[in-house]
Amino acid sequence: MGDNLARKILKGHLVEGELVPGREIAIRIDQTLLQDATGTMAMLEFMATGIPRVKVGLATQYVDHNLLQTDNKNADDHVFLATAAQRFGVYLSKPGNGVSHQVHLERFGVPGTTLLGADSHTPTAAGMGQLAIGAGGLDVALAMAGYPFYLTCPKIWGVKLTGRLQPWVSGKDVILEMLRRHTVKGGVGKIIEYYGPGVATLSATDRATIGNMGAELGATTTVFPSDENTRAFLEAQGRGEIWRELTADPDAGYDEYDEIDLSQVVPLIARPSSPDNVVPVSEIEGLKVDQVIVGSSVNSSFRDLMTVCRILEGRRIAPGLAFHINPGSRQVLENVVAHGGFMMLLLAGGQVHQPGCLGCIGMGQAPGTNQVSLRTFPRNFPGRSGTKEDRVYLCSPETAAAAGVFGVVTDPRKLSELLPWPEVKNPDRYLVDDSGIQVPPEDGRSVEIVTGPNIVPFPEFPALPDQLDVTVIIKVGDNVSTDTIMPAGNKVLPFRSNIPAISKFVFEQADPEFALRAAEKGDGAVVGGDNYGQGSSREHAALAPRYLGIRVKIAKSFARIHRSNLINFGILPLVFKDPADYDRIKQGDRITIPGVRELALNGVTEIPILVNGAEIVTLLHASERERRELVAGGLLNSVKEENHG
Ligand code: MIC
Repeated sequence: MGDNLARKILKGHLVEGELVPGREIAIRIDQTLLQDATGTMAMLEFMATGIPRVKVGLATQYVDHNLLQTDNKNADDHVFLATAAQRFGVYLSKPGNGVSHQVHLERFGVPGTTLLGADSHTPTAAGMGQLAIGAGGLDVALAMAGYPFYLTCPKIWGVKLTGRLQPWVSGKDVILEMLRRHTVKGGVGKIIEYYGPGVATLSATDRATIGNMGAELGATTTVFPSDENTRAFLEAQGRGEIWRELTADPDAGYDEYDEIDLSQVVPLIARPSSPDNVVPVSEIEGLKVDQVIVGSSVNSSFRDLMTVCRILEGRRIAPGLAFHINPGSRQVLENVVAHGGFMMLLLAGGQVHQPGCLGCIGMGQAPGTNQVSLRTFPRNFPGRSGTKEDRVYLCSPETAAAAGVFGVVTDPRKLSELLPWPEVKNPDRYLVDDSGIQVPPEDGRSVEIVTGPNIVPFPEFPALPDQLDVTVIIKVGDNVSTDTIMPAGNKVLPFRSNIPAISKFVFEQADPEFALRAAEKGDGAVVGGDNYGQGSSREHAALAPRYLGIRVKIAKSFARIHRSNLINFGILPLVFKDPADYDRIKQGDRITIPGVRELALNGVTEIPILVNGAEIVTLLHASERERRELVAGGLLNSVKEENHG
């Protein structure tokens, strides 16, 4: 049997281990991606390695999350990142140049290579046949320093695409269909590989949309072949020379299978407050909409925005509705302007924002209390918008535009009563403008790194003691996202480079007393349900609880990136052997783990814990390398130990 594409790329990059699902492997990383919200900490971590210049083929740093400069903090962070990028040989995409995912696709991604990014939506680069994985900042910092990336070898899940999307249906509906079928846990431990005749009918940017939101399925990443559409996109970017064809062997097999007939996909929408709460748009038609936002992390390409422009051309946004556009990049905006789209939006009454993440991470555009907000974003976890009781729906640009026209949720196919389907294609040749990219000097040694008062040194953590005695500080349910653990948004995000300050916000929306209680109790534990820590890559969701004294998290299961982040900062991720034992622990219980250091070091999987004196068996699924890190008190400690013999 031949190789599928994911396996081929993994094989070509394998530096340790065997490609057997479930085993730990290490792969060589060709490119890295940082954004500002995770990047300040990652850059500090890179500096802690003492490596003078990045050792990866290409390192990029984007400034896209924190664009509001309401005081010194973000401005300080931006100068720090700009100077550190110059010093260490990193390409910087300046504030206003766009969202990392869109810009990377346009200017840097290379088919068949590996990309490791400190953002869970890094797999957007699937749009051009790249194997792009989201990870915590420390993992990316180490890849920048030339270390391989360790991961659990995933299963490869082949999803065969047949047919062709109907008018008014687009890539977003395909990934919403995947979420409808498989839920936010459906992709855990898997790479999703799309293949089959339907692939050729999807543009590079539609594929990017599908890749982006593979993160919402919990997948390790998503891959698409690199074919004529990939070539056309690269040529339109003036980068045709880097194209190469990549596809699965004709007799390739997969560990798991699914099939989607694209012609049967209908417009879909995810209801509040989970990306898998998906129903056909037609099912909730007529719901009054207060706000629409198109763009940001996903669906912010030329095709997506220009489709909206064409639908709104010569019409007015429905009264009482706010219609926002967040272009994915400066390039997208310039091309929309050049094609007359900007005027169409303005005359329709739309509000056009600077390219960047903005409302997607709660940096502005929060809806009013009880308002219905339709967004083309990838996530709608509770409170993520910045409004506690929010009602955020996720949909395609076509569905968003239909709501703009009618003021209520409307199946976009109804638009055909007003206008013919404006089948927008990406340009054959983009207007390309790299003025927002700072190229690092050949030798950055003389560049002074500017660290303003918002850049606080990285905290030190002690090694794992022989025995842990902890108090359960909080118990939460299934699918708790990192947005609940460590919120983002305008109040919190500016503290991403200041762990003592940001730790005050841990679990803030779920339990405002959490931080105080944790600090008061000393060593603590968190108990969670299934898929604990789903969502973003933000390592602050591990780092800040660790700073507050959390030493162990016990859950029914963990999301991939969060589990790695916990280990990176020395927090034990224990899994209930019998999930029913979840019911035997409550907030305030005392937990003792005798001999934990020995057990971790000796490769023991079953770790008995005493809850108020009664035994519960938990499991530590961790490789030898991960166990060394846990015992050392975290990955940086263990790297330092290795470097000092
Ligand atoms: C997200 O979409 O949740 C974010 C904000 O992009 C995060 C990164 C972060 O929290 O900085 C992600 O997806 O990893």
